[in-house]
Amino acid sequence: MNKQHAETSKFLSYVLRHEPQAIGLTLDREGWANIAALIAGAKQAGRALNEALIHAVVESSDKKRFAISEDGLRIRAVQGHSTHSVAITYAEKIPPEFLYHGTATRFLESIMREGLKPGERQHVHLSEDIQTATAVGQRYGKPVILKIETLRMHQQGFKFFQAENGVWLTSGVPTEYLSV
Ligand code: HQG
Repeated sequence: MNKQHAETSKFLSYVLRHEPQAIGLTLDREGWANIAALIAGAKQAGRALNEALIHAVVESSDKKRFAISEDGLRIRAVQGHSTHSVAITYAEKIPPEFLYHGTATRFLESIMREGLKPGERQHVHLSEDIQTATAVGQRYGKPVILKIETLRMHQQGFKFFQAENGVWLTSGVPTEYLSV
């Protein structure tokens, strides 16, 4: 991913996950935005976007953050939303025995007191492997990996979902299922 792609990816995350209204864009309940409207809104905000650039960003996204509809007319972020206008119907899935959450050491005390909370986002995000979780945790400081007893949570009634890009989602994790 080159610099222009990385910057465009951040812009797309911003408008497709958090603040569509910042460029007068509307997302439907499933998070879809019309690509022509996205390009027009971006232009009004002084940002040059075009279809080729959008496709290049979607395809080069390391985490497959975005999806384009089959008819090619719409785009959405596959997870990570904070805007409450979007409520994607994720397929409920049985999780593996354990999943991982990478965070920063400075959050640990609070997490061990309150459990994992979704913060600004709609879900707590969990990873299947320690390497991914480490990269996630590193964004906020010295990383620490939490191991979560996800199958036991599922057996006790917690719901799990998997986004198109493989990221696992759940509403929160009480401390009893967490270990460092
Ligand atoms: C922490 C990126 C204190 C939590 C990543 C995390 C991921 C608490 C932060 C995706 C807490 C929230 C999501 C508690 C949780 N007390 N801190 N009780 N409970 N936290 O960014 O999981 O590049 O909203 O540990 O790769 O870091 O955007 O969540 O550190 O997949 O596609 O509060 O975002 O993907 O931070 O990251 P975030 P996250 P993208």
